[in-house]
Amino acid sequence: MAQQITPPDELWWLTFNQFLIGALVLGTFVSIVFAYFAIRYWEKKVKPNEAEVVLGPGRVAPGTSKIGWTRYTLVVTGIIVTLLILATFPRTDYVEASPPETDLVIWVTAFQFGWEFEYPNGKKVVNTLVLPTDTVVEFKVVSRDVFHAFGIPEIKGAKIDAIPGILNSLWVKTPSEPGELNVVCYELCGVGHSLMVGKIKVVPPDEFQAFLQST
Ligand SMILES: [Cu+2]
Repeated sequence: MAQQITPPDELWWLTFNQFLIGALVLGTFVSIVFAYFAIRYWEKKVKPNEAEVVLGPGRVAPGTSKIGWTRYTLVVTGIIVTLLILATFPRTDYVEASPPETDLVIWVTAFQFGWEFEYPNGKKVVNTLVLPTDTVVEFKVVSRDVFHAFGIPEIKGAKIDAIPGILNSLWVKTPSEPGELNVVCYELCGVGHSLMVGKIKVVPPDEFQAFLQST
């Protein structure tokens, strides 16, 4: 059950950190340039013959306008934005598609106010889901009544709308250590919305098999 699959939340953090580093590098560079020019062109005493040139925002002194740098900044911006798009889109596709390999498919039906989970063998549980460790799980999410949103706060990016008549799917890799995760509703769905809390018990695979076979 332990494939070499990058789970969506790992990819999410990787992307977040890459963007953070990029933003820090770029931000530092821009701040240094900004400070340099602020000091370099600090206001000096105006000579009498320059006093008539009144400059407002967005205006440059006559004879100093140059298109050159504008062109370069446009090209650099274009390259950066293109790289960001190329880096992000394939990952979005990967996360939103079905997992490369699925160990377990769980049907999730949201209702006012709780969660019904169904295992491949037909076993149904309400609000407390048991899953094995280190397993790729695909959730097929629907709703029985109004709009809800299925989410696991401990797993970054694990959140998907639960809409009547629409099938949405979401996949995660369960933690490698046994433990407990929360299930919450991320969409205000009525008076019991805040009580729409479930649990995911992550247990060792043999314990999971025993649970699955029990009635
Ligand atoms: Cu809800």
